[in-house]
Amino acid sequence: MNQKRILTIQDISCVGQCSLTVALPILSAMGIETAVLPSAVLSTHTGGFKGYTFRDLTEDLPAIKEHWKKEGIRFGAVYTGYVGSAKQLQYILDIYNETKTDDAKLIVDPVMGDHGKLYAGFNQEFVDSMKKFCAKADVILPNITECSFMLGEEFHVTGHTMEYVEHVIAGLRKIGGKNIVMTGVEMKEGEQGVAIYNAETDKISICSRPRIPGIYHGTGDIFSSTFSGAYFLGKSLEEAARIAVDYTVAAIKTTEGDTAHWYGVRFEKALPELIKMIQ
Ligand code: PXL
Repeated sequence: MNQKRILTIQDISCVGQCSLTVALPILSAMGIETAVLPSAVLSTHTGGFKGYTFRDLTEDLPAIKEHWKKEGIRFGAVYTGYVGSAKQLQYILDIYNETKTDDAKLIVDPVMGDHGKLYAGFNQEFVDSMKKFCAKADVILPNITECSFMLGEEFHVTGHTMEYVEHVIAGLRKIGGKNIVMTGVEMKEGEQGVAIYNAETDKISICSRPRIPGIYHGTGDIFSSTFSGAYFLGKSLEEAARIAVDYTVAAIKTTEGDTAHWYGVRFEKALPELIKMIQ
């Protein structure tokens, strides 16, 4: 019963190509046994749809944990994304601590916002709880907006100099961050990528690619799912980030210029490329 498996905790947005409907197919395509724990169920994601339903599953978490413990179920990694309530963060930590294998990793994407704004339903109180949660993680995967909110600083869309990147990473380490992969970094005009802080080597590296103009919803979840899978499979932090950048770019290219498909990207069409990338 205790082969290596990953548990991912995030919402099910029934329609919209994000969170669990992205994480499960990506991790499965990478050959990883994936258990899921929905943090909430929404009819769609909150990024552009109106009148969506939202069922918070916070109070289901303790009983689910108890059942897993009774069955002796263990996880080699827990990867978290969009979380339905601040209270859930403590329940998730309990699940992690009580079901982890000895060498398990906690990978946290502190999903809270993008493009300089918090997503609908999030506030500073949640940001403060998320900061504490990030301090428990082995790897955190914030975008630049989430970094700004966690540090209480102004958001900069572009012009991320090395000094700025070093400053943000120092700030995130101060609040307890260990390994850090910051997404949405734009150091050179026309390029976008990630900054990786490796706590073991104490070094920062950058992985960037030519920027594809436009806003593509759900790509943060595609990046984090791919990163988590590659890292779980034993790739280094830097290699896992590079694979995740390349697959995210491939996923965006499937939908580039298709304005009718505004709510997500057709990452499914690029899954064969991901399978090749991890071989
Ligand atoms: O992609 C992040 C995300 C996840 N889950 C829900 C969202 C969003 C972003 O808007 O609304 C429900």
